[in-house]
Amino acid sequence: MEPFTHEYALVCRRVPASLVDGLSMDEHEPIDLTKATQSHEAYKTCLRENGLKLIEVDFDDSYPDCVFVEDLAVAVGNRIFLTNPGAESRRGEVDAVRHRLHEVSAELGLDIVECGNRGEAFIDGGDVCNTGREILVGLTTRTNAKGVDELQAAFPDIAVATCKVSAGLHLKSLMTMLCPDTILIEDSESGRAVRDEILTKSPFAENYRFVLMATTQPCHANVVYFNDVVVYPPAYIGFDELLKLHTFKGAHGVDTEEFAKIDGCLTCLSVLFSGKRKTEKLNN
Ligand code: CIR
Repeated sequence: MEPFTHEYALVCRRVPASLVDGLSMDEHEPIDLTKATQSHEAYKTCLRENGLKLIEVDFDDSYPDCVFVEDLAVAVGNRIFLTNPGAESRRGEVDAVRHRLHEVSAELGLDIVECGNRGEAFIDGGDVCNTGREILVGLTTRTNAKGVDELQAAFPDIAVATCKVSAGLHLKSLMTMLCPDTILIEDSESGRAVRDEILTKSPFAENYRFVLMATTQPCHANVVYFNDVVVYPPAYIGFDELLKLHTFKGAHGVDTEEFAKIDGCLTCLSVLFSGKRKTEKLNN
């Protein structure tokens, strides 16, 4: 299974009006719902135009953060693990994702696995980074060791390693895969600490190239790489240089400014996966 080749993207049908009340670590400027909706639509269009079929999950205004579907499911190939989010107010969001995935599961050949021990094991998909060689998981306020055990049980054939994340919401708020074996990571104290932990602990460390990104803005090292295309936050002005590191088929900027106000990055808007069987029956 190619780790960065995907057929489908799970996304929220649209941004809920309650997004303005989403969880956030800091005080922030009010969210412009129109701009957030435009960014979300632009991201969905970008995914579609780059070959992905969208599986849309119903939004629910009683869950202000439900657009951040990444936290609710982790996919490797056709296996999808339903998480138990660390924030209590977000736990119920998993129900809509479970429901939608079960609707399409037979058609797409999905293997849906539940997080067990929901009383004690917590894990957000934003803390889970599949490098293509192993799965790195951030230990944060949202993800604990028992949550990592559940993830490992769901993917028993894949090496899972943890890193402590001392700043920002999630591991992927600090680092993501830019392209195969290339880890884009924020050049900050917490970003460098994560890099050093990977270098010390990962059996694959020598295979990785670390690209440190100097930025004062959160989430600029958060990009989405799939099917040899990269989607990135255009507010990061140094990105042109990074595009020289790999022969990308395409590079697309999608603004995430409104989501960033409540700690949301680009990756958080989707879960990319592959089915076992192709289908033409989805509404796209
Ligand atoms: C939260 O605090 O849960 C949301 N306001 C933001 C979640 C962002 N998730 C992600 O980047 N994976």
